[in-house]
Amino acid sequence: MRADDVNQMGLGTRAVHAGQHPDPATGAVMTPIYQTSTYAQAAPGNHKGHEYGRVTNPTRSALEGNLAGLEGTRHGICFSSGVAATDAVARCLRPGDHILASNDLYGGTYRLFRQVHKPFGLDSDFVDMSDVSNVERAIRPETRLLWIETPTNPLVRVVDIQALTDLAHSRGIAVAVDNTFATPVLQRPAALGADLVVHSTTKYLGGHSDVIGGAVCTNSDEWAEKLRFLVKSTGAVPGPMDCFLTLRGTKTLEVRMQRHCSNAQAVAEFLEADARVAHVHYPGLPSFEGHDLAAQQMDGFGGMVSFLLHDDRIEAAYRVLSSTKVFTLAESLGGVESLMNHPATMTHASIPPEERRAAGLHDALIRLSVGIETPDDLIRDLDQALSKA
Ligand code: P1T
Repeated sequence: MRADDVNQMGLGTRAVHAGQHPDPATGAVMTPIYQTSTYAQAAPGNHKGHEYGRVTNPTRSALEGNLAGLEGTRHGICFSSGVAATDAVARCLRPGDHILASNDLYGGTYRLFRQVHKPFGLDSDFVDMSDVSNVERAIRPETRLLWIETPTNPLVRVVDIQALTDLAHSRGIAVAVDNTFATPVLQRPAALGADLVVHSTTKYLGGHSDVIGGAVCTNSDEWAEKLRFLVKSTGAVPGPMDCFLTLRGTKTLEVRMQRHCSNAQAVAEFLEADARVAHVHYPGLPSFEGHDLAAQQMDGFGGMVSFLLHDDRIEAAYRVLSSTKVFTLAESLGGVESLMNHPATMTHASIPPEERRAAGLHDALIRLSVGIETPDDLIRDLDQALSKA
């Protein structure tokens, strides 16, 4: 199918077909793993579109077309990890520039901005973006980029992409949205005006916890050119096998997300009704602060839930974390299997404790990545683990 035709179709069709063509050499229906570092040239510069594997690879190009199709953007650019994709965006700025980011965000993004880029003169601040006026107050004359996560990691706060994009653009500031938690099935930031949509494809897009990858999608030719230059010049590229695995994941993204959402809703409702649980963070709960905005901005509430016990000592959380049988205690999220994580000591340990607490991230918070298993089994597992608290 021609790219223009596919990109007019529904998301489920784009997931399967965008960027995908039978292999021109053999007719193979699935894009092969082009396990090659280089490509023959008939004469210098006379080649079939690929010169060297760091710059392009056909399996990677197929994935890039697929991700762009899903996000509804002109360009998709793949990286070796989500952090590498974030790093490439930051490298497009200059010393003296300033990034304004969500204060509840993946700990590795905080570490990258503060510990890697700040020594080179790229400054950053972190604010609660669920209130637009906080952002307005924190913008500086040097601010060049808003870095939005929504829903945020791990408190699943919901941020108004359209309102922040309007504000940023009125000040000449670019907007990047890390869409890892929502995926393009639930939220399409480029359609709301975001300049850049960033992914850790390690998570829902890959979907099976067997690959590390990242991507940036954009409608801007200028951003795409800068990012492709960085791909070539800094070399943080995913291998062809990883691109193949990610493509295999994106084809089932829509159906998996439906099940992640319904399972997470069931788990969140169970936790909210349980007397041992003090507070549940999940955008699908009507009691949740960001619920109305999520209902308007998203096509589903996602698979991520976090909660606090009434006994909010860290030891009580540890007892729950080490008592589950279906949920596995591990970093990461977005795979078919359910995972449980302790942000304060695992995924968010690189954020200083005072800053974590100021952002509302309690030391005893438990985060769940709700998988696609049978929901009753997940609830029974949490029920027995809570009894150990
Ligand atoms: O792990 P990597 O593929 O490099 O992606 C980094 C990243 C970027 N953005 C978000 C929102 C993320 O959650 C992550 C990675 N997060 C975890 C490993 C985690 O358990 O939260």
